[in-house]
Amino acid sequence: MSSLKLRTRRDFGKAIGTAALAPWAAGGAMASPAGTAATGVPSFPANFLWGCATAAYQIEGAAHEDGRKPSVWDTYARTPGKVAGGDTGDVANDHYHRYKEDVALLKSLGVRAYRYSVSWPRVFPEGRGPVNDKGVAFYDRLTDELLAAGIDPWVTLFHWDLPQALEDRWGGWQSRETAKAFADYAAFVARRLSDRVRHFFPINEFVCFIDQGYGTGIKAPGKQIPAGALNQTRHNALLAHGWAVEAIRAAARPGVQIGLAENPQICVPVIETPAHIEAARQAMRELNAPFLTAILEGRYTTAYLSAAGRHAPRFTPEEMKAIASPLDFVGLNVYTPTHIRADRSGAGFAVVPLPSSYPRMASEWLFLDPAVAYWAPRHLAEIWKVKDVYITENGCSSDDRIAADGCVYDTDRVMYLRTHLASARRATEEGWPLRGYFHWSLMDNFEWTDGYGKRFGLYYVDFRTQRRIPKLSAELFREVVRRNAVA
Ligand code: GBH
Repeated sequence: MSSLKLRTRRDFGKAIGTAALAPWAAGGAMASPAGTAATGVPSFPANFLWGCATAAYQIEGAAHEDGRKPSVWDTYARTPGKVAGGDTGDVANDHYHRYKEDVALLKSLGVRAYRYSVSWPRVFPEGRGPVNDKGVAFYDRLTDELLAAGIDPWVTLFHWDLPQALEDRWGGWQSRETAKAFADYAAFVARRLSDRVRHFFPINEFVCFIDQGYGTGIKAPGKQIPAGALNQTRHNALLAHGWAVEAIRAAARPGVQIGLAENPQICVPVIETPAHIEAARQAMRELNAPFLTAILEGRYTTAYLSAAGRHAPRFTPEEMKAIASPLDFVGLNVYTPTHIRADRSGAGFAVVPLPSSYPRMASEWLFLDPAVAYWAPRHLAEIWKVKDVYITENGCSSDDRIAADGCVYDTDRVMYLRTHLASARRATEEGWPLRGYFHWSLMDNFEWTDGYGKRFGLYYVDFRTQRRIPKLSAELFREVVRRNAVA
């Protein structure tokens, strides 16, 4: 056991290179007792998958290099007043050039999986048409580097960076031509990478690029279209998902696994009584009717359609069938809770508003309730009989500071991680089918509308020097992975 500890510590030190060597990493006071199982902390199941997640526009940089053309996020970030501090993803974490160093960070954490996203405009700069070989070559290099480090790549095909050309030509997701182009791009990437990549996510989080991109306009492309058009745009995105699932299966080597990386409202019963739990189940279906429920059931709920009235999307049975193409697993990005109580009137449930004193993390929207990590897999299994669930993102922002000794003591993130993992472990202990956990994020990065002002990483990034510094939470997560138990 002690030799194992020594070895991992040395890797850790090596991986952080010139970064300040944190005292706990150097083998000091914070080392935890070996053989934690003996201390009585129950483990996660054997083979529970530990990973970290990132997304292309948030880390890659190299925005104008090797043939990449702009995405809607390049345009949006350049529009004055849209992103905090006028930040853009032009350089971001310079991951395009530093991917080897970043893979070493993953290795030092001991994770077996890494969820990265492919930049569509790097591969097809115009969104369709001629492929950009130099762009593809980057994902070849990254994938090979990961595999050489013993880390399994899990690849997201769309994490919001729509090629600007498609926004210009078709109004982006407002047209199903974009959905068709997406399926072609997805098939191409699957064909190219599926000899080495065995897990694909077509789309990350529908609400963020549809409702926020075309409804409230607080994310790219920053449009505000009327209700009917918005519902049809939502439907187009679902079609893109369904057509991509079919296209990936047709193009990829046999046996690839395809799943979601969706952020539904995670409905947490206010108290765990049968009535509130039943209400939370109903709410989970109805509040997520436009995306998650439509995909898992192949239909829009009656309540969704009647609430939309004349603004309801138009669709055919064949389209709903494509949207519900069978998936191999369901991944959920798990952050903020929606508290639900039983209610005798109407729908049978009610959303309980958060008191103004409710605790939250550094991002305004990120309220703290570790129960989300328990209810996400349980709802999927109970409502939709899903057999394999992953938490494809979970994490928090924190006002990280480098202390006088060079370390980052993000004790709030440590608390967040510990409590959410304890809740995830409750799920596995009760037999709910949670198979793995990806932390958002490996390192601080471009946090969309918040620019570089909100930090979600296990590694602190000094964006002036590109130095990566392990936070206290990196050491915690590494210990969790090593023990396969909450540490
Ligand atoms: C994830 O979304 C993303 O997948 C990831 O790229 C991102 O970096 C990470 O979370 C952290 O934010 O502005 O008040 O209307 C999480 C779900 C839903 C969180 C939309 C932010 C906007 C709230 N996101 N939400 S608000």
